[in-house]
Amino acid sequence: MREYVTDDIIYALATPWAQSALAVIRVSGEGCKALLATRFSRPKSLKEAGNATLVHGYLQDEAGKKIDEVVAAVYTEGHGYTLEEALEFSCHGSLAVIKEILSLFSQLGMRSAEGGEFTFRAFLHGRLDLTQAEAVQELVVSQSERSRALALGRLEGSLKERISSLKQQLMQIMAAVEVQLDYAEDELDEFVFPRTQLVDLIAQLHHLSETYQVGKLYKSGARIVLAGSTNAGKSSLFNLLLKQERSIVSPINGTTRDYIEADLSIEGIPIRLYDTAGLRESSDSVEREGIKRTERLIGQADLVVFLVDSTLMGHVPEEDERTLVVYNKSDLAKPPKGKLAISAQSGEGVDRLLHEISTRLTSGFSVSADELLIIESERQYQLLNASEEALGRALALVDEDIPLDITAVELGEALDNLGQLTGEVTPSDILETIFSGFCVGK
Ligand SMILES: Nc1nc2c(ncn2[C@@H]2O[C@H](COP(=O)(O)OP(=O)(O)OP(=O)(O)O)[C@@H](O)[C@H]2O)c(=O)[nH]1
Ligand SMILES: [Mg+2]
Repeated sequence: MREYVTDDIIYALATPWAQSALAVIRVSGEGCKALLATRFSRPKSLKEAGNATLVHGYLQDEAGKKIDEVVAAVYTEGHGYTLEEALEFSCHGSLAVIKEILSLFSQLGMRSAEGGEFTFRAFLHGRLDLTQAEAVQELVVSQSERSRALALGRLEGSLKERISSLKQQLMQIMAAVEVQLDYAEDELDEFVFPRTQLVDLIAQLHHLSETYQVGKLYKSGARIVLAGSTNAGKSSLFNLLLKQERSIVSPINGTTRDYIEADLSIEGIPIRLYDTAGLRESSDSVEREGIKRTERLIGQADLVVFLVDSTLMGHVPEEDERTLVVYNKSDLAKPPKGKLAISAQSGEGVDRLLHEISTRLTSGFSVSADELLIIESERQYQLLNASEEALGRALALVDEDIPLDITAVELGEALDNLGQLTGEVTPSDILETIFSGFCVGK
């Protein structure tokens, strides 16, 4: 891991490096108000500003020349995002202004922040745990309404609370074990290991880690390829789904020669949709190349929507997990009974198709796609798995009647992984507190 210095003043442009009406530049670190007051048109007002106040004025260079008219939002220590003394300058969003302000800040001896460093400080000062810090990034890159809502839930602490509850349950089991180990020699009642609780805890961990599948889908999305013979209506459907005339539609066979891709969201899942060249025997070398590309895309797709022209039928492929056969032009000809039918012209049946697509994409999941708490991070997934595995080993040891102190080590390992997940305690800390006296540190 990268080494961070955490007692200096950092700054960063919080908005994109592009021209806009306004831009926001953030500064965080003890002493930033006093330092910046030396380059502010109203130094006293800035220096004395209380928490959550706005100060209007000009940033100016060393010689007193005005750089821009700004509004500074002031946070005093213990408040704001990083819990450090901090300022957020709203300035005009011209690249020239932004550049000059950033260079002024650098001249003052402040340091340009590393990516994620404001969040890192928020974590260090206890404003966020690790799962929440990760949620900040997940929220920033979320591409659909659903993944935004899920990330916000994690930022608000939904995952933190769940992990904390799991830890609590585990610690109860560990406490029972510890008492037994401490008083083993004395006349304690017959010890019964809290097996049911352990089995239940493993199931809860398993469920949470399984939500990763769903999380990945809502985060990274899926590739869907529209395929079928020429004139089946692929480009018509593509345009209909995108609600714009992106792809050329014509009654001529072989209109689309190279694939076209676009992004949309289907029931909250980010989708990359491909309109492709129709599949047919062709003597045209350009069209043949297009068909080759179609075949390649089909190979890489998460789902292929194969359109069949109901007026002609022609080749109909086998349906499988990855292939959805859809009969188009239902306004012209009756499709086979019980089959998914649409009209890319009138839009009839398209809602049903969208729902079927989303059902297909989530069908292999052991967790419902409507689950409210879902994890997205590979790191969290690995730690949950590791924790679950350690508990599985503990359970096996209990069932084999192996001495309890060995079981206790596995329980400690599981707790250790959960602790790493939220970043609250270092692994050795946990072992020390729970197993002080008999467990040798690793
Ligand atoms: N009546 C009717 N016509 C449709 C429907 N869908 C597409 N068409 C017509 O069928 C013709 C072919 O449509 P396209 O969307 O260009 O078909 P394509 O599958 O993209 O064809 P290629 O690009 O040549 O492979 C056009 O004239 C469309 O207007 C439909 O549902 N009903
Ligand atoms: Mg086409």
